[in-house]
Amino acid sequence: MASSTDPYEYLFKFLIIGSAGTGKSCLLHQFLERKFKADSSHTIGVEFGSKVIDVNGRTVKLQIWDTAGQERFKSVTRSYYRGAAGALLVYDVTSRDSYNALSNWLSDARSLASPNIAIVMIGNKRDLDADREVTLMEASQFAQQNCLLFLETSAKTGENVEDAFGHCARAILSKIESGEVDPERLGSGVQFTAGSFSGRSRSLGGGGGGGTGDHGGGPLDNCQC
Ligand SMILES: Nc1nc2c(ncn2[C@@H]2O[C@H](COP(=O)(O)OP(=O)(O)OP(=O)(O)O)[C@@H](O)[C@H]2O)c(=O)[nH]1
Ligand SMILES: [Mg+2]
Repeated sequence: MASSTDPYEYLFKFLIIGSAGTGKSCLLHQFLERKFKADSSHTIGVEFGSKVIDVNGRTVKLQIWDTAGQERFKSVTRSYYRGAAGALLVYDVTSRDSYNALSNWLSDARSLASPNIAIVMIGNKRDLDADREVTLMEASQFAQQNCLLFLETSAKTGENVEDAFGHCARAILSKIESGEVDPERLGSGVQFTAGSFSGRSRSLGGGGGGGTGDHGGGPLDNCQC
């Protein structure tokens, strides 16, 4: 696994958004450290982390902004949305309130970051199945209606956490390939380092799709838009 200091070809600006207590900071910690942060407390404003990962054979640095879900930080966190290329939109499968809030988070992301921001909807705390308030089926339908990739995760066990970030990064590459995202446009949320394209076609073909549609751990790629 690449580390955050390794050289990279692309840099993607990522957000983690969603209601307070859904596990955003724990997801980031699990992704970066491969450990559960059991003593996590509310994020004050915004926290930052980065990691270099391999996406379809390319080295991509994810620059990740973990935002506070509490209402009182909204004006601060919203100022970080601008220019994000991707986002994890997190709810807690044991909290219907956090699920009901998804529409508001989604419209904020699309209006403040970019209408074509790549978003993976995450139902976190999958390990707490006995306390579940939101079924996989209904969340999957919501994702389908809103053209979102969808995964359930557990920041506690680590289940699907790496995939969540990986699928979002692949979705961004796919958007670059299709021309929907222009990495040379200021504010696209994507940067490529000098020589990224040397010896390579400018096209980012070769499996850059945003999901397999496989329900056995892969995301539900429900977009019919
Ligand atoms: N069982 C279980 N608990 C989790 C999971 N993810 C987070 N938690 C717990 O949920 C609580 C909130 O987690 P945080 O990651 O701090 O939540 P947050 O979304 O960052 O909250 P804000 O920073 O306030 O927006 C903590 O007590 C975590 O230990 C999970 O996947 N499973
Ligand atoms: Mg937090």
